[in-house]
Amino acid sequence: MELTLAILKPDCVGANKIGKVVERIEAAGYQILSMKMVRLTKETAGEFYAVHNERPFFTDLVQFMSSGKCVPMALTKKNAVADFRKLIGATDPAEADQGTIRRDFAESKQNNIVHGSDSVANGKLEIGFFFSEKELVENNLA
Ligand code: FUP
Repeated sequence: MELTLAILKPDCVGANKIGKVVERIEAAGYQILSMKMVRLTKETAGEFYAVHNERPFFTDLVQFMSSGKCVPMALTKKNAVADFRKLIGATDPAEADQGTIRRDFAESKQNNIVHGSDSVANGKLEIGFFFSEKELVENNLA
């Protein structure tokens, strides 16, 4: 099964929308392998988004991501990465398709509710940023 990292961002957590967004994610067929609540420092937020550190929006993005708690989630499903990008919609909620999570819950390009990994390789790296191997054991009901 493919893995992807989701992060419910501080706007999601602050507006008490964790349940609503998780409901969409589970309804789309994802299994939550692990999840936790964390408050990122500016340093860790900057490290997570290091690929954007030359971009004009970087300082504001780091400020936003460290402004309140986040809920990172390791998700699994067939075709998890691409399907999750479709489920959340475009970065800017105004450009996101109808019925996507960002279209329905986000307020701006920066405050866009949720992160989703953009490739299988990045999914693995990003999950490793937040979770240890021990936290990623399969959920065996037997
Ligand atoms: P996405 O993959 O949809 O999360 O978007 P990007 O990787 O392009 O951007 C990462 C984050 O930077 C976005 F979630 C929000 C923020 N961002 C801005 O604040 N302004 C921009 O113009 C582009 C991105």
